[in-house]
Amino acid sequence: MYAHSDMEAKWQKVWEEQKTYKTNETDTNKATCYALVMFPYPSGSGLHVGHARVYVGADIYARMKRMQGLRVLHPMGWDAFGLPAEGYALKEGKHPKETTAHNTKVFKQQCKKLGLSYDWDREINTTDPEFYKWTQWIFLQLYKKGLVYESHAPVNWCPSCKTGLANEDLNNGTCERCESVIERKPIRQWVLRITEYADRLLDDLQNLSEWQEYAKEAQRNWIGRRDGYTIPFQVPQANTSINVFTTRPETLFGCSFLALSTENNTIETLLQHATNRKEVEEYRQKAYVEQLAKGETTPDGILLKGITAKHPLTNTEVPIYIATYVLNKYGTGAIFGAPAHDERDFSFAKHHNLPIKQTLSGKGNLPQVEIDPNATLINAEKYNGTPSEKAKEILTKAAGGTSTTAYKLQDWVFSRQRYWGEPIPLIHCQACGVVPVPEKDLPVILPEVKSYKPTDTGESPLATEKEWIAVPCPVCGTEGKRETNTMPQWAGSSWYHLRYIDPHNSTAPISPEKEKQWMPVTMYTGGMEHATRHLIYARFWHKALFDIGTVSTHEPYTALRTVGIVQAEGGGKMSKRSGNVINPITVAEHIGADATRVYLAHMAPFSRTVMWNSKAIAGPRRFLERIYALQSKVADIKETDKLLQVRHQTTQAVTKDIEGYRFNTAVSALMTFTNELRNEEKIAQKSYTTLLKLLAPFAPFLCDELWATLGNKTSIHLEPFPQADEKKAQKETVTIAVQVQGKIRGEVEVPYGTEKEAVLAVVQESEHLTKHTNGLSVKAFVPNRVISFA
Ligand code: ANZ
Ligand code: ZN
Repeated sequence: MYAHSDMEAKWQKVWEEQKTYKTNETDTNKATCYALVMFPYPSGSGLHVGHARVYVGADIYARMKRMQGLRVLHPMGWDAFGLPAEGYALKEGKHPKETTAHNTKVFKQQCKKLGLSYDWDREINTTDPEFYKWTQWIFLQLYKKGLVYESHAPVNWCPSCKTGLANEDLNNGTCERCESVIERKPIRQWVLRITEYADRLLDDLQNLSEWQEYAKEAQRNWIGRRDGYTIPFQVPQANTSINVFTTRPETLFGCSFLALSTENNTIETLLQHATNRKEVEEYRQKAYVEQLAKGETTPDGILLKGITAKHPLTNTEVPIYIATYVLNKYGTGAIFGAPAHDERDFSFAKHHNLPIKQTLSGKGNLPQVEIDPNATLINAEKYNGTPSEKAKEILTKAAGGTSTTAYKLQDWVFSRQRYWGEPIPLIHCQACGVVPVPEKDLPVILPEVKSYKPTDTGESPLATEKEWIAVPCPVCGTEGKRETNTMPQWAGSSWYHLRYIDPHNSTAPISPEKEKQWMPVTMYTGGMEHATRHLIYARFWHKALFDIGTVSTHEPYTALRTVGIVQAEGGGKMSKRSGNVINPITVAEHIGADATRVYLAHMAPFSRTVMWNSKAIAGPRRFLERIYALQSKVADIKETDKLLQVRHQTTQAVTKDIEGYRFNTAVSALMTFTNELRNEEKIAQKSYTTLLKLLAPFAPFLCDELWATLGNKTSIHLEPFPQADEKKAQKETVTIAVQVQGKIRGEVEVPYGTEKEAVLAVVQESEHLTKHTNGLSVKAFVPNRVISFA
């Protein structure tokens, strides 16, 4: 048994002193690899096992790239502003500055303990004025580009966090942080015009070929672009008209009601003429919350009495409702209901006893929701018999409508009425209006305050800091007032990847030369939960920065890899309350950081959800023990032909697997190689050193130790990564058919003689195949021929 504690502590110190992982900035002719991980919010509980799984994976990749001779940038920092950090400080009764400083220290120590090869000279912290100076600078550039506006529209207000929130921050109508039911509150907000970038955010997804498909799909849905038509319905009694958004204007003759969202902009006007105004207003208040919670599924609604809309083609009277299934701000926030042809309209019509009129040919029960391309219009007066596709344009035109595009994406509510965030660098002047803080006066430092508790007033705690607020107007010099709202927690992470490249630049966020050397990020590794929010925000800022010339690429992140969740032992979420939280540092103290890393790498394919298994952690430790023991067999002998082949095979497999983030199968290959070596009396130096070098990204401490024991004076982590000779590695490959419930769904290519488990692993790597095999298990396996699932 080797003693891991002393050994790991020793190497940690050596790497620090020798700056083993310092980014190579001098050999500018060498290719670069920017291996970025999503930086953590430094919570009070330290690194959790999910962090460890992400960071170890990315670290293995970065280490291999470094050994392969690339200039690797692998940095770490802290996303320390925002509600979680402030909430934690409040709970602790300390200032967030204090708790943040303490927590980041703990995190950093833990990262080092896990052997993560970060270049600590580039550590950044979003709460550092030298960092947020540039967050504020970017805000000002967005402001100058007209991408920032002030709004007094009602926003999602969390009564417990006492702040406005973006739609992205909600979870079924509740605050994602504290689960309080959201209220609608009109408060002054700063909003970023992200919708101006909606088309580019959507269209450029198709160039991100190295992103996981699910993340792109999530963004497509979030942006929700839909081509359709706007059709006006006159409301004579109110002397106004309601525009509805539709993708199915051919169903106009089937319209039996209009439905508005609770915040449709015509409601105020309509209500002046409706006879049940009071009742409707009461309804709206609760309906908004209802809608957030239940989405588009309920037929809940209220009739506006005393007014009706006029059908644009038949001139008949159409009742007007407010309905919870109509979303605010999508399309026009108003629809016409065609219950015979739409599920939601159908259940609404049933619920409110409205006519259900079929207007497209076709048999079968209503609602007729399948779109039949051969359908023609019926019950449509002179348009009877018109093919439905043609009818779209014809009826739209006849009804006075136009074609439009609708988006689900909404502008980004960017201000928070909280203390712990970047001050928004704007000044309010009586004479000049809103004036940006001059760039030379940045950063606007977040002041020390007596109380940083949130208020009930819709104002930030900064609003009571009279001295800080008072500032001369940069334009006219009379006394102005600083903006007291702060930025949301997502500001710093929208551009932090740029700052790592040039962290000490005091005249710009990043120098153009360095930006060109390192951007875009080669490989971005992180959590699944960031597929929409963080990644959309960061892409938006990046595109805006591209437009003003700060960056030279359209996209920030070339490739994206997200990690699967680590569930508690026996399944389910790890939680303090259930007492089933695994602390990776405790595990590392027990079995060593190396064995912990190997366990995390080996436990499952990187992107798969997996259960923690406390019995299984002994395996990796035993594996490392064996490698440790093998050193006594190293002798001055010639490598056998067989081992030569295995060495090249392993090199080939490990290299490809790390490249493809298949760390689990890379470890399996290393285990096979180790077993081969154990079968030998004596082993050649070359076999053993190759094993160590291939293993070094996984078990960095032990490998440097054994490398030094062999008499080497420099770190193994700066050695060239072994290179496979394809010819020498050659094994016959075979094609194995993948059969799912009796049907062939595809095939995989593997070396001759590959065992079941390894074939299964290859199948699981394919998104296409797992679509079919999901939830099934292997029923039969014929080596070299077929694997079948049922
Ligand atoms: C009439 C109609 C008839 C519609 C029919 C559908 C079927 P997607 O495809 O999801 O974008 N719609 C429009 N704005 C809406 C809003 N703010 N909230 C909820 N629903 C809204 O949906 C487009 C269709 O969803 C539109 O076409 C509209 O209903 C509804 F047989 O118009 B349709
Ligand atoms: Zn002024």
